[in-house]
Amino acid sequence: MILRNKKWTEQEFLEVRKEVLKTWKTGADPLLDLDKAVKRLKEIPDHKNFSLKLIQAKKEGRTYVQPRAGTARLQDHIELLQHLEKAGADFLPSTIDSYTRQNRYQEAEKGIEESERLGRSMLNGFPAVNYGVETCAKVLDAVNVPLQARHGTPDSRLLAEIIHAAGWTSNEGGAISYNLPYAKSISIHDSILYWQYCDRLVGYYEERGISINREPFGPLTGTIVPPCISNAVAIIEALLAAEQGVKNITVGYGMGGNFVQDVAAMRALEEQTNDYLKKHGYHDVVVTTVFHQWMGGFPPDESEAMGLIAYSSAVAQMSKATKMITKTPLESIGIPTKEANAMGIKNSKLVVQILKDQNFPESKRLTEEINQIIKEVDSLLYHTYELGKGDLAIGTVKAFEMGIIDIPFAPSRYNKGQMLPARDNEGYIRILDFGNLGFSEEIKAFHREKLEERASNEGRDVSFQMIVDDIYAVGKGVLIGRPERKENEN
Ligand code: 8ZB
Repeated sequence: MILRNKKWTEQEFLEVRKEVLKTWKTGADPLLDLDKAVKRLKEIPDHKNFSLKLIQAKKEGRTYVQPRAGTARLQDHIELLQHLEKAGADFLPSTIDSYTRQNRYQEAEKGIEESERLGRSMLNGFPAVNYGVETCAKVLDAVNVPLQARHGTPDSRLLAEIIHAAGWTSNEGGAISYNLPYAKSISIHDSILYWQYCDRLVGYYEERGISINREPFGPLTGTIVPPCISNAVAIIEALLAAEQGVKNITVGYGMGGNFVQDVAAMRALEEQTNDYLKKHGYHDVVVTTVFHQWMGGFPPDESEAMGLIAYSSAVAQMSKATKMITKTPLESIGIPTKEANAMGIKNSKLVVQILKDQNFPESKRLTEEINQIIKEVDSLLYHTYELGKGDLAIGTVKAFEMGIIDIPFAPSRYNKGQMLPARDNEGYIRILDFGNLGFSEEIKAFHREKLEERASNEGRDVSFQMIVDDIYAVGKGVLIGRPERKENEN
């Protein structure tokens, strides 16, 4: 396939599909016959359809709750999901293990065998590709809410085939958001083609009256990501998905920590995603939002972690997110037990329930912040389209090559990695080093001024040390990494 932002013809899709299904033995399953898959998906009841339930949540103005969870053994995985459903999860995930994310199915197979032999999970998630359609269908049949694959897979083509054929009605990820934060040497050219395939598969189902949700991964590296960067990426992935026929998209954002900026970012994200979709001719796409509870380092103390979870939930509800991805009191330790996972869900649900009828007050600060983010995203997208001479796929490859869009702390060599963020004096995430970001002088001056304000308040220069201090701050129980004051100061 030649890279461009153009809907694949059905014939192009089916040609590539033959190759995709050959990449692991479970791809040969007769249940992957598209007519059979369509039939299975049509039999999924409405309350287990991700898109329909999101639309319902949006109508009710409620913030629904979804955890992360995945384990190697089928029966354990089912029990885990049932436990979380009982705790109040409105949507369920299956977090996929890291071997599968890297298409290392041979090693995932060994992981399953080891897990069975030892009687506990030796993988960090559910290896859906190795299990295949029938087993994945059993997982869905064992629960009463919609099910989504959550992973971090640059090439999730076979995974997408298997989970959708099994009746899972949402897939998380995108060409940028599941590549640059997760992989070192996969080109954006390739990952756009992989995700066009996943989106075209959804388009194929949509054409047959089956709605499947797609969710770009909003938080990216989860480490002081400026809202304009994550929003620009979410909007690009939404546009690329819509071109392939996706009709139900959930754009996401990872909590930054400043209440006003987080609400502003969510408002800007929803508004601007809708605007860009309409502007480019996609009139029948339903956009919902997802707020990720704090994605950076967590305090090790479990009670403190619960405090951060509750605060995250308040921000999610006040920003009117359609759903929220929860954390657990064991976040700083590793993969949570099902009990800890349930605690995160219950804590979060209580907070959104209490705040249900309250709205974040309009204010000058909020409006200014929304407008600032919108202006920055417009600037990044303007340059991206220009670079692609109107083609978003080509423009995206070039924009990252040049650092016009730049994700902080991403491991990929296809990301410039020159831009550096830091917090201002009130904890808003700003930009300290612009690298080659597609910003006007006016935007740059705004960021410089905000960081100078903090520097003078702290009696130090704007410097790299601020960034380091900010990265560790929340884990230590504060938002802004201030220098420690000496004994005789107060
Ligand atoms: C980028 C997402 C990171 C978050 C959680 C991590 C972290 C990863 C699993 C999981 C429950 C799993 N995570 N794998 N949570 N079960 N198998 O994703 O703890 O919070």
